[in-house]
Amino acid sequence: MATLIIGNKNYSSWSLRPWVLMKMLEMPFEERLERFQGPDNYDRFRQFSPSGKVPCLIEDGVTIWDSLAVVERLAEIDTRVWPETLAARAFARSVACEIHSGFMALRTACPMICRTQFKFQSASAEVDRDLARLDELLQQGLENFGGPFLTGDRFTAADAFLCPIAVRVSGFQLHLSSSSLNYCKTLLALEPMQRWILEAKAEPWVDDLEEMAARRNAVVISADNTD
Ligand SMILES: N[C@@H](CCC(=O)N[C@@H](CS)C(=O)NCC(=O)O)C(=O)O
Repeated sequence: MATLIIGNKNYSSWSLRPWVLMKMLEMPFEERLERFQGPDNYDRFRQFSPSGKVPCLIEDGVTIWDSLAVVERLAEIDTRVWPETLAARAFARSVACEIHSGFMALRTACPMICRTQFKFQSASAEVDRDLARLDELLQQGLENFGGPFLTGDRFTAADAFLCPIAVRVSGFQLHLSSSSLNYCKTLLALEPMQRWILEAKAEPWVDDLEEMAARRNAVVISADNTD
């Protein structure tokens, strides 16, 4: 059986993508959590991941690293990873790639911290632009393909890439249109997402850099298992 190596559930947004996809598609895998220990985990993570980062998938002795590469491997195993129609598949792939390589301002200002509820206080032009673009692509998907997921009635890799963003939207009370906010709520209500968040809240580890980054632009409303 394949092993998916992930980081701390509270912080590891990249790990959440393949994890939630595999759970939603009920693909069998063993989960191995390698926790972050301080700001530099490179040498330790290099023992199992060539990039020194998580997630990575180990399958029959073959290692696949980087969340997008893992998802593409999953698509070779299960055709449900991407949507069925060409138009939906093109849109889903484009969205996944845009999220993979973009939204840097949003990512930096609002790190994924599952256990804490923040109120975002200051935005820059770059964060505003990322939020406007996010709203645009969510509305486009929901309108063109009819929801409740991004490209129609079933969860695909595009939704998996949006799950960590939904945690940020909710965790920082970010402003989006009501249809986009409803979509984020739909993702957060999925059973695997509820489980991930519950387990994230139970983790005792605190990553000071992520916590400091979040507090640069936001105040804490409530927190589970941290001060
Ligand atoms: N592009 C990579 C990025 C992976 C990444 O940055 N992972 C972070 C955790 S979410 C990591 O492993 N960081 C190493 C560290 O914090 O030492 C992917 O999609 O998998």
